[in-house]
Amino acid sequence: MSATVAAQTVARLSTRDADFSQRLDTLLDWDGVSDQAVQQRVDDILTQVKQRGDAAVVETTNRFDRLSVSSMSELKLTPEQLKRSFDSLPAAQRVALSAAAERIRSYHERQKPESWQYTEADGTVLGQKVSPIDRAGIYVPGGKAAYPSSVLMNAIPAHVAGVNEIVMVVPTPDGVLNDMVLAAAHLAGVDYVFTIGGAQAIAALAYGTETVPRVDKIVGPGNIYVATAKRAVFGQVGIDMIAGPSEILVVSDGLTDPDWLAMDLFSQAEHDEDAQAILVSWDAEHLQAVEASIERLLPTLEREEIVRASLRRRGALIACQDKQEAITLINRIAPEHLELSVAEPQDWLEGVRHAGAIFMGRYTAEALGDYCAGPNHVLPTSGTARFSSPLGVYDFQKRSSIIHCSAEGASSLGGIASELARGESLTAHARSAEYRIRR
Ligand code: HSO
Ligand code: ZN
Repeated sequence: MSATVAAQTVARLSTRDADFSQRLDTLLDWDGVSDQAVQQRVDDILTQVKQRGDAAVVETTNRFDRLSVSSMSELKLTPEQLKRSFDSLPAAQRVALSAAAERIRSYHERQKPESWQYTEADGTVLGQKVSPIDRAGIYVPGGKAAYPSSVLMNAIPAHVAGVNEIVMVVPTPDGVLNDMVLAAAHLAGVDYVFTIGGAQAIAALAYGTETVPRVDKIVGPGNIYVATAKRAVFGQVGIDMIAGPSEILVVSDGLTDPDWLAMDLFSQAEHDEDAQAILVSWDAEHLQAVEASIERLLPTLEREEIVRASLRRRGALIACQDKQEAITLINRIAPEHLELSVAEPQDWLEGVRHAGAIFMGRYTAEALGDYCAGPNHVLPTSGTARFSSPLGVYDFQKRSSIIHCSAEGASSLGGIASELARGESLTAHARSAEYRIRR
């Protein structure tokens, strides 16, 4: 009898396997884009927009988005138009969007950092003043990844930070506007929307044109052209991050309904064929049960093909020994999203050091965080949670140092500064400090 072994949908790994470490590295490896041809095309567009402003933006937009507008003013939407999009939505969508916006706002209000000052014994005052950036640019992708929730997650922190003007760009291929995206812009306090995208939109925001105001920082996800352009303009303007595909790592103690876990894994896998969904547990039978749920539920998904591709390429069910080993894995993977589907998630928190967002307990589906729990869903991916944080109010602000010397303070600091300045052979520095030394 010939038995055909069905191709596994998702890889099964065990930390006991001799080649585990190597397999995990291969699984996690993600090469953030570096394509020469794309780089060249992006550079051309950036140069064109820098030199010819609106005219170049209009031309490239007509070409790439199949439009036939004659001026930039046809690509600009006003706050009134955004409001009209909001009003045109079905009531249930308006209510959900408003509830999400409110929760996101109230969470981010708590992130506002305080300016501070303190006075030293000799009367010298030192401090730090926090100020918002003047103008923020928000890139919103068109097409398959047009997420109204991402508009809220990018624009609300900017608004809470006190940013003066928020400019959003969103491409409208074939002229198709997404009302929910515009409605979200309305709720989030976006001032202007330009219906442009790609590298030309990044260039317009970074350099400014006759119509598009130059911004100080550009945030928001985009395709390879957008990511390449953001990297190229960084330095002239600030950028948030270069995001990779979405990821979820679920750790289960074996007591969560396997169907729930399968669907949690699918919820990130359905974003993208390159998205990554991994489940870790020390309960081997439970892993088998989740695998069975995956096979049974997959055919019921709208985005079955994307989910299958994602699970096949980058998914894994990992058997580990115990809680301690699970924590070691978490910190090694440094996932964008971590679900702790365990009985006492608080007991895990101290050990978890690297994760973009931590979803605690069986009830906290990651999807709730994607839309409406309150924290930001723009998170560090591809292991960058080792050194970076969720998008927040602090990304739209910067700090200035404050130094106010008393006469006595200047005199005593003068001695130190003068000595160090002469050590560096910078005598004007030294003399500037010495003038203020009291004899
Ligand atoms: N999970 C995505 C965000 C998102 N999910 C938007 C649904 N819509 C990246 O964190
Ligand atoms: Zn999501």
